[in-house]
Amino acid sequence: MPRLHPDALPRLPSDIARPRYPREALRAGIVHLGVGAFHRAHLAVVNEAALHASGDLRWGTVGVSLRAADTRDALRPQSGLYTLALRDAADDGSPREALQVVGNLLDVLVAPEDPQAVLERIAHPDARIVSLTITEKGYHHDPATGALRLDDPGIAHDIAHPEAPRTMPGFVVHALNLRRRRGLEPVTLLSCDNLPANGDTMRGIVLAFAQEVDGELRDWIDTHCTFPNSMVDRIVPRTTDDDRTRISARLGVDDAWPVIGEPFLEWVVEDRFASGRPDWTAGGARFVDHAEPFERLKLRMVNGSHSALAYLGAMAGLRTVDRAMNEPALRHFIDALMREEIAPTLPAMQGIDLDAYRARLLQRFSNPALQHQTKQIAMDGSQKLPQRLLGTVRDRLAAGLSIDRLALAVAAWVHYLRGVDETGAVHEIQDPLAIALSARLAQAGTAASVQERVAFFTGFAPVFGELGGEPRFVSAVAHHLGLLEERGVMGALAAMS
Ligand code: CS2
Repeated sequence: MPRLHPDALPRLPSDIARPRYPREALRAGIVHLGVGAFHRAHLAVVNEAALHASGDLRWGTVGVSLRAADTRDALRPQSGLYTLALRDAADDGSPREALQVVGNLLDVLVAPEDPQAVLERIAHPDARIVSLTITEKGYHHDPATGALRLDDPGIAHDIAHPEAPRTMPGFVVHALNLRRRRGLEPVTLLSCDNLPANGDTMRGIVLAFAQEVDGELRDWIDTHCTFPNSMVDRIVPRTTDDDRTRISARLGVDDAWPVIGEPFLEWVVEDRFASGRPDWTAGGARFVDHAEPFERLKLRMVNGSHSALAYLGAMAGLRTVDRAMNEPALRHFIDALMREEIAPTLPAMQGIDLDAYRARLLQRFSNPALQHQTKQIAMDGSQKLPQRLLGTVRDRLAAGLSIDRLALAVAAWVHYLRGVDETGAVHEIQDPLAIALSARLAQAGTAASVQERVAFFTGFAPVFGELGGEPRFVSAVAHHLGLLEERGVMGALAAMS
C-alpha cells in the first residue's frame, strides 16, 4: 500500500475530512513540545479547525519530541500528515469512527539528535506560541510543591550547557535568551498538561531556571512572555497495530501513526497571549479570564476518578477502563467517589451542572471503542496523585469531612506499586520516582502492621507533602490497604458499600 502523502489527499474516500488550505504556504507560528498522541488528537485538531475557519496561514505547527525519534520517523515520510480517528459505539454497541487527515503539523524535530535545531525553531521570528504536552514528569518539578528541582541531573546539565539542552526548561529558557538577544518578539508559553495551574507552574519553573542563567533574562521573560493556564480534556488511548491496519484500509493508503480519540473535547484557555493567537474557538476552545476553576474540576473529577479506576481495575486484572466500568461494584464506587467526595469540594461554576458532568463522565469512561488500558493510566502515579486525589483529600480533611473513598483510591496506588496484580500478572512500575518508591516500600515492609507501613510510606514528602503526618489520612489509607491485601479489589469494594 502506498504511504499517506499530500499527493494522495485528492484520492482519499470522500467521507474522510482533509486539509483545505494551502499547506505549502503555512508558517510555523506554533512550536509544540511533546508531539505525542495527545497533542495530535487535541490541540492540533482544534488548530486545524481554526485554520479552516480563518485561512490565517501564520499558524502551522512544528512539533518537537524531547526523547524518541519514533513520531518523526513515522510522520516525515507522510510530510507530517496523519489521521485522527474519533471512536465511540453506535446504539447497537458496534464501534464507529470518523476519520480526519490533519495537516498543520509541518515537521517533527527530535531534540536529542539536534538540540540546536530546536533552539533555533523556538528562536525563529515566525514562532509566537510555544505549547507543551510533555506529561507531568517533563517539568522536572517537585510534584507536591510545583517547584523546579535544581538538583535534578537534567536541570543541572542544562544550566551548564546552553547550546545543547536536554530538558524542557533548558530548551525554553536558552531559546528565549536567543530571542531576547536578537531583539525578537516575546512568545506565549502554553502548558497543556494535567498540572494544577499549569501556566503558573510553568512560569515558576521557567523563571527559576532563568534566574540560574541570568537575572536580566529572568526579568525579560517575566515582563514580556505570558503563561496562560489551560484545561485540556479528551481521552486519547495509545494507538495499536489494529488501529493502524484498520485505518490504513479505510484510507486506501498506509498511515504509520494515526491517533485515536473520543468524540468529546474541551479546551479552556486564559486569553493572555504575548504575540497573537489563532482563533481556536472555531475548533471548540473557550477563552476565559481564569481557567483555574475549570482545571480543578477536570483534574479532580476526570483524572481523579480515572486514576482510581486505573489502579483498582489494573489490580483486579481488568485491562481496559470500559471493562472496569462494566463491573457494577467499581462503577458504583466511581460514581459515589465523584458524587460524595469530589464534587462537594468544587466551587459552584456558572454553566456547569455537576450531576450532568458526572453522568457524562461515566458514559465517557464506558466507551467500549477506545480500549484505554488501565495500566497506561496507572503510569507516573507519583506525578499524578497530588493534583488528582491528594488536593481533594486535603480540602476534605480541612473541612472535617470523610475521605473514605479517596483513601481507597490512594491505597489502590500503593497496592499497585507491589508490581503484581491479583491474577498473578507482573507489571513494571513506570514512574520517574520508581526507585525511590520501591525503596520506601521495601523499608516500610519490614515494619509490623499495615498501619506502620502506610505511616512510613506516606512520609515520602515529594508526593504526600505534609499529609503523611495526618493521622486521619494514614489510618484511612491503612484500613483500605489492609482490605485490598486480604480480600482483593472486589472484597475491599464490597466492604465499603
Ligand atoms: C489519563 C489522562 O493517562 C492518564 O493519566 O487520566 O490522560 C486522561 O485520559 C485525559 O486527561 C483526559 O482528558
